[in-house]
Amino acid sequence: MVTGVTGQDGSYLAELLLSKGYEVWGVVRRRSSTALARIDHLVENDDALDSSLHLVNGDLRDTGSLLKILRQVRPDEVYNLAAQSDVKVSFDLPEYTADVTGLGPLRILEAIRELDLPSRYFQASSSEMYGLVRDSLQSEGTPLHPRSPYGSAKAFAYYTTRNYREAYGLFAVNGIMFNHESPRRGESFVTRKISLAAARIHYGLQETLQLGNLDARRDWGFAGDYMEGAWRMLQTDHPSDYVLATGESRSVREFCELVFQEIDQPLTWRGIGPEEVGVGPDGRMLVEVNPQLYRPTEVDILQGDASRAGGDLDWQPTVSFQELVRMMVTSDLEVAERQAARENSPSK
Ligand code: NAP
Ligand code: F7E
Repeated sequence: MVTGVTGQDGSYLAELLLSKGYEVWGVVRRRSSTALARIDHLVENDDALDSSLHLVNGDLRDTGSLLKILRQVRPDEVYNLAAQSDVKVSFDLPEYTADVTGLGPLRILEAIRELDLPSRYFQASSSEMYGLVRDSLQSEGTPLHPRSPYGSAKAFAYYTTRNYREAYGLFAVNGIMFNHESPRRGESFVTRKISLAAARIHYGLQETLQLGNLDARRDWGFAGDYMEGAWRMLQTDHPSDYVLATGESRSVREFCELVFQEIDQPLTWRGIGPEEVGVGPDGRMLVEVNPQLYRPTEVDILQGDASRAGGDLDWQPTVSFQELVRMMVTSDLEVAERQAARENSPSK
């Protein structure tokens, strides 16, 4: 059972599980328009259907729906990937974020316990819980100091998962995942926002890119690798929590520089703070800072130590930072090319 199957991670995990011959039950919440773009290829492909992807209606805010699905499916493994996952949005919707991202996992764990299921449970925990970091490299032992309603909700879910393991003996684990990206990343997250904007600028569909804090540093890896790690965590003999990270930290500014290099527009930075701009080789302003995109409290730097996952799970990231950037830009150039073709079509 995979909650959040329509999200970035859910789509990679569904692919992985189907390739291993699993029967996958994906939980989909009700939307006024379809949200299946990332898993269309799994739903529509007859071969994939043979290897069993079932979609069921459910919502992390609705205990009854979770109980019903768990009672019907009796899954061997439950991957809880669903969340209100946007940190900036969590400042606007703190109670909603706490409900979905914090209480949602509790509802699933309590249902597993109540139904007395043998299901193994994976919780998508987040490096955002470290927040105002206490160690220069964050590992499983680093104290938590969340800096957003999202981080606080994830911390609640993290401790709840541990407590259900300790109190009731459930096989329940936290994957403490640092930022992971892909061409399927939501467009509001900074990496995808940058790669898509650069591609659109390349095709003349957009003039400039507005960003917030250029100095924030993140440990960015590839989403597919992190789902491999999630699966490995549920295959061990002893349930435990693991950090998944690359061990490298880069700034938003560096990510931007690499992306614009990929479209042959190397950036030069001018000015400081809110006045800073990135200009292309012909002096055109391509990037500007918009202070409205700053957060009330920021997580300045994240850099993870995944050596425990390396030792116990034999898990390593396989995609380098440079490869990740190239993968995203290549994909978004195709997206922007299609957008440009639509813009220029005579029927428009
Ligand atoms: P994502 O693309 O935003 O996907 C979130 C998924 O949750 C979507 O399928 C969404 O459905 C679903 N969802 C939202 N609210 C729901 C609700 N009330 N009931 C049921 N489903 C709901 O996120 P992601 O990047 O794949 O991340 C997966 C998980 O890992 C999340 O829990 C996230 O917080 C966590 N995480 C992510 C990262 C990262 O860097 N990506 C790092 C650490 C932890 P719709 O498609 O209908 O919106
Ligand atoms: O921001 C800065 C922003 O929104 C990264 C989620 O998957 O990873 C993600 O959370 C950094 C922040 O990701 C813009 O201030 C600058 O410092 O891409 P992001 P996030 O907040 O790190 C964690 C691990 C999760 O668990 C979350 O679910 O980039 N930044 N300018 C910007 N960020 C955005 N979104 N947009 C900007 O224009």
